[in-house]
Amino acid sequence: MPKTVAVMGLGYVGLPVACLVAKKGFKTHGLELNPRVVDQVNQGKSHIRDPALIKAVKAVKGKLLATGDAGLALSGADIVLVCVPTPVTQDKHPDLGFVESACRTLARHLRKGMLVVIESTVYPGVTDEIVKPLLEQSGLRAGKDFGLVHCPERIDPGNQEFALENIPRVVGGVDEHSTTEAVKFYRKILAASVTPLNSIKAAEAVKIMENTFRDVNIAFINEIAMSFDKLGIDVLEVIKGCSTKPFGFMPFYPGPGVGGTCIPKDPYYLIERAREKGFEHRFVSLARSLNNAMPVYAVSLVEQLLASLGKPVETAHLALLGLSYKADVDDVRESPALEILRLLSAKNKSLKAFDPFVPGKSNVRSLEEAVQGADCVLLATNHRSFVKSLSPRQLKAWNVKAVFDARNALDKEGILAAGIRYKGIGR
Ligand code: SAJ
Repeated sequence: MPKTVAVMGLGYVGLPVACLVAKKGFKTHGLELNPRVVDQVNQGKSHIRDPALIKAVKAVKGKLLATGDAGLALSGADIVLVCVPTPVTQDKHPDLGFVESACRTLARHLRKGMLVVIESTVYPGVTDEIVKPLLEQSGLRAGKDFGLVHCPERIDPGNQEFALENIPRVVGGVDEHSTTEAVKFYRKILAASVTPLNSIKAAEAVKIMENTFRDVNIAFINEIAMSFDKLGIDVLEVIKGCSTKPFGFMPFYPGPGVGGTCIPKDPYYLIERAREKGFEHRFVSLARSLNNAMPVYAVSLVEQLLASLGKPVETAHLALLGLSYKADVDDVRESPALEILRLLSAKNKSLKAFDPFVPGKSNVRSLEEAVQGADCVLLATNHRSFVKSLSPRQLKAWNVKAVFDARNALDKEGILAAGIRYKGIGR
């Protein structure tokens, strides 16, 4: 008899996993506070504009029951996956409010034999020190009466190659039995490896470390790019050269900053927790500050480019292309492009902004309307459609004077040959 699974939170993490669980034949309930999302999911519609997810939600219409009623969602569940947001506050402190609230709700419906999985990204210690006591307010004991594990989510929005189902996972439990039960469950729904670890803290640390690794490496290549701007070296050419080394090198690419809800946030969870325990992550903190400063660096390059045209930034015709945090997604959370928009709009009142994935924040309706006659086109997000359309010939035809390529995604040589000025980041 397939088990009943409840997923708490139908957002960027919970909705894909709820679809996968339902697709695998489990009776699946999604507990979601937003009634609009509840209705959309029950109609087989995704509130997230990810092509793979739109298909997945449609495919489980009638199999995935979304509801705002905790009793209906949780009371009959054998497994509960907690997939609620774990953001940082304005001053970059971990905000565990959603996790705490979800656990308080769950404690009211906890039953003997249930397996509780925390998928939300937390810092090492949260499951033991915050989640467990909240759940045990039910009077039940973790390990003895119910299972408790951390299985960090690994989702790469927009990545059509690595869908949830084929991304390996790790699991760390409050005891051996919890870990074993969780590994069995994930091996049923995934076509990828599921690795048990020897503690919950190790599992919590995996996610934080893998994303902090990414953030510090992006900061490294951003600093290299700023150095190469002074040295007159093309950073892409050097990355290409380094990538010929079959071991000991992993390419990262400079950009206008680090957006999304994982990479710019997870290092702060580590910094905060370590600081609480008396260790200061100087290197990790420096990497965060460096990445946070990239939008300002990008704007300074735009101003230099405009100065070379003899165009003041205040009156130049600027076209900002791309507002989401990375290519081909509609997510603008922590997007560096929005920071660039904010910085430039403070100086230039006629700036045109266009992102086909983010119509609500665009102030023109098409690429041509944005770019036609621009003194400077700024590519902030390298959507495939932009890279395809912004050929040197098209830019020339649209009478563009200069291109600032914050993603180093365009044909630099071709643009220069067309008599258009070009500046990338590190090239
Ligand atoms: N970025 C760079 N240079 C790079 C790589 C990324 O500037 O070389 C920027 C991106 O433009 C974006 C930000 O960093 O603004 C984050 O990019 P990301 O590719 O890491 O994308 P995310 O935020 O969607 O990260 C997700 C994460 N998945 C989870 O947390 C489960 C991350 O762990 C994955 O490594 C990442 O996808 C991935 O590999 O694509």
